[in-house]
Amino acid sequence: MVLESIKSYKDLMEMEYGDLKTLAQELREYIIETVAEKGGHLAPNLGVIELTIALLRVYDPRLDRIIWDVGHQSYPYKILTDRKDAFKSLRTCGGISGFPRMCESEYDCWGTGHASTSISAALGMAVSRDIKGENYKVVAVIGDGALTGGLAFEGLNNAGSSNSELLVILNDNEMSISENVGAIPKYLTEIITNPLYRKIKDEVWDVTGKLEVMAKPLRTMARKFQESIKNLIVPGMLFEELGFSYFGPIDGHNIKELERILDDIKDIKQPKILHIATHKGKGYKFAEDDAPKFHGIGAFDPETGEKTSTVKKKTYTEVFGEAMLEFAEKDDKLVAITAAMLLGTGLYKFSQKYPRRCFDVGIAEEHAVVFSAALANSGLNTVIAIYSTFLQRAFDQIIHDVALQKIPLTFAIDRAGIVGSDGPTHNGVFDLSYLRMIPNLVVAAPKDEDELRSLLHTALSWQESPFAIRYTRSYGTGITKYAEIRNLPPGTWEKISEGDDAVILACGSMVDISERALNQLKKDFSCELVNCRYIKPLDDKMLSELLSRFNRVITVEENTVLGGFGAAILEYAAKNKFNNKDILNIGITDEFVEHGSRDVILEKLMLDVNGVATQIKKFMKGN
Ligand SMILES: Cc1ncc(C[n+]2csc(CCOP(=O)(O)OP(=O)(O)O)c2C)c(N)n1
Repeated sequence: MVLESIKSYKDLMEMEYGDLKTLAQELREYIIETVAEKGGHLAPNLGVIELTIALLRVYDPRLDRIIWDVGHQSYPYKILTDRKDAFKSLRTCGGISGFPRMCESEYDCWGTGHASTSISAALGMAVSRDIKGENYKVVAVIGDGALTGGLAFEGLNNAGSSNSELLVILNDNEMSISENVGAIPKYLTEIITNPLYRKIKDEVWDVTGKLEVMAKPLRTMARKFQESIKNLIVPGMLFEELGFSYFGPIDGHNIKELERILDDIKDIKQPKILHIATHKGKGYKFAEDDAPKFHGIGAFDPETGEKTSTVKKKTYTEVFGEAMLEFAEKDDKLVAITAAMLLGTGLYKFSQKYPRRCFDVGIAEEHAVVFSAALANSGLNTVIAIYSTFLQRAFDQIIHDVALQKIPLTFAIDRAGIVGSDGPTHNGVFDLSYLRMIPNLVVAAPKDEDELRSLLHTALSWQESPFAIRYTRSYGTGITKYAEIRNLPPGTWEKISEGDDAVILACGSMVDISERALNQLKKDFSCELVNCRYIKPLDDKMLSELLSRFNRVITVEENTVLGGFGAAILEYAAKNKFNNKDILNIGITDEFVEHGSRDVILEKLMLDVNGVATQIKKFMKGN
């Protein structure tokens, strides 16, 4: 086993190409085996194995800076930079993260998770190096999907005019999670597939290859010759015009070729971009055939490629996707927008059935929100389906474009709360806080599948202001037959059970958890439970009545307690002079929550049934 014999990335330098090929194969097997057991990003990692090997032969990760955009493709890098054994603990509590993290390893020079940040980070490092007179190389590896993000272009724009020495490697597999979308990817595909360009490039490259034994100045001359020809035939020369020297496209699975060009351009003292063509899922048939399914996947059987989970309940994502299909049948003005998360947000079937009414705008959350706002303002019933964590990118647009103008846009916010194995970059634990403070915005969280359907219906008929519905990355409560859709006017709560000792105000996923926690405690305490489906506006009437009746109040939410739902209750009590109330806010405290399965993390945070019961009990006993 070649992989087994490797003690450090430095060993790669001594290896022959034959052994490197074997190493690539063994890395593939190790990654497939681990992801099959733990879940994680598979297809993106299988596509960058050769690139990672070549990078580690040309650059020294202890000295140089290698930044992985999104970071979901950093598994081979982690394995080869001293985390071979630890990799077995991928994404588990206390184990290796699924993304690069500075706190995990000295080889991770930048933490990533959200797309399109790598070029900006690379430029910052390069500029700092030059100011401090240091000597290291900076490399950003970015996919064609991440390049659809506006932030990447802000980085390119700045870097291209800076003249700083840095290398951007564009890993082009023509895929985002699903097929990549937009004009830029089309432009890149043109470069990769244009036969005229390829022919001339290959011939020129052959010449440069033959010059390998000659002196470096000759190679540089040949490269300049190649560049001048490219200028004639590459349409647009977008990157050159942005101030980058463009190289490629080359085969991203040929270690020798990759290494040769990386070596060749390493010392060019300006911004440069190397365009490589790779196959997502390379070397694992099921992932090559269905890259979107294997982009990020739960545990699966490596022999069949089938998921091993046997849970029969539907996820909130599925319930949302089905409701959209159902509502669209009766409403031809219903349109849906996603920022590169067609599968993740449950909109795939909708996009197949209503291609003209579904818009994947790429990894472009800010654009997605403004675009959706304009659709909504023009009279279309518009739903933007987006993960809580990625909506953070569009904070300004929610305020400036949507809420300020009172545009009736519906936000379907998925992955709100603890996401589990993807960890702190992906947890959606801030949205109640960052949405609640925005005027004009309705903020809701369903307690179960029926309520999600009814809230979506209510949002679509609510024309007065924007409406946000947030739901967790989890299975629903297991409802098999849906109740009739109801209109749930904003600011109305629902009393679930009566009690005398205290009132529990719970929202979203925590209604069911609190109900079960109270069941555990019913011999000791009698608590009233309220489903606070609206976080904004609050049900003032009911809240005022409850605060008059109870001295002990417990709020429960799957969000940070800082500025979240519980904070809204504290504010209300203070403002309306409900003095001397004993209020406990249960939720996530002031910390970033680490990775691990959702169940394990909820248990650690004491937000599972036992944890909530323990917290309530302690409070009721006056501790
Ligand atoms: C801001 C942001 N939006 C959405 C995502 C979800 N996401 C993770 S990877 C990915 C696709 C990235 O495509 P690409 O950069 O081409 O890499 P590939 O997976 O194809 O290797 C998306 C949309 C994200 N990580 N960050």
